[in-house]
Amino acid sequence: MPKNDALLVIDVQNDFCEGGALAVPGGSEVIAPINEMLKHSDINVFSQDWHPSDHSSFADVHPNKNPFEVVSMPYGSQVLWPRHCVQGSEGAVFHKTLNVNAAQLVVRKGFRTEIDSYSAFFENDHTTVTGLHGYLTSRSVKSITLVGLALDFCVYYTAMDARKLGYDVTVESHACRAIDLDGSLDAALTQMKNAGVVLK
Ligand code: VGL
Ligand code: ZN
Repeated sequence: MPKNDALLVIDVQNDFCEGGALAVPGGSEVIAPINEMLKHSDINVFSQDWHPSDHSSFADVHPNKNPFEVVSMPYGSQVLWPRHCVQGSEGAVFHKTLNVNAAQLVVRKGFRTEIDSYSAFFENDHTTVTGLHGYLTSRSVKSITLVGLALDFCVYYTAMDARKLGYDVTVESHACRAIDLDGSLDAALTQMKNAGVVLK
């Protein structure tokens, strides 16, 4: 990987792996290829989904709503999820076989009750920043390689924001797995291709 490339490892946490609250099919299969890529990468950033227990993306905080229903929030439409990645819970911990020692920065996201954050750059209002762009800019990063979970949500939103911010973006899809809700995977792949994301 070139010196100014950063490897962004998205949300490889227990709740997104087999047995977790929002398990992504085959989620833990991303870990071996990610650990291998980390050996050859100089700049490594992990993201961690990190919700308060009354987070507005949880279906059970809304009366008469079920997981995977879509609701309208002040910042736009929002999928309601089973409660997952609650701050300090076992489900929010990185999977134990992931080489977390390689992380140089951990970006936590989704920590505000009233707004979700799929992207590691901006919350779902597409305006509130996480600080990741500032960090990468100060380390002279120009290109980003994305891996992790889920390909059609947090990886996808991170890839699109990275393109908008001017980074070259590669998604290593063999080191990603998708939720695939109502065609979300196909839609995400199409949008990423159209935005100039390199899909490998
Ligand atoms: C994610 C749904 C809700 C993800 C996070 O990491 O893709 N998806 N929270
Ligand atoms: Zn979440």
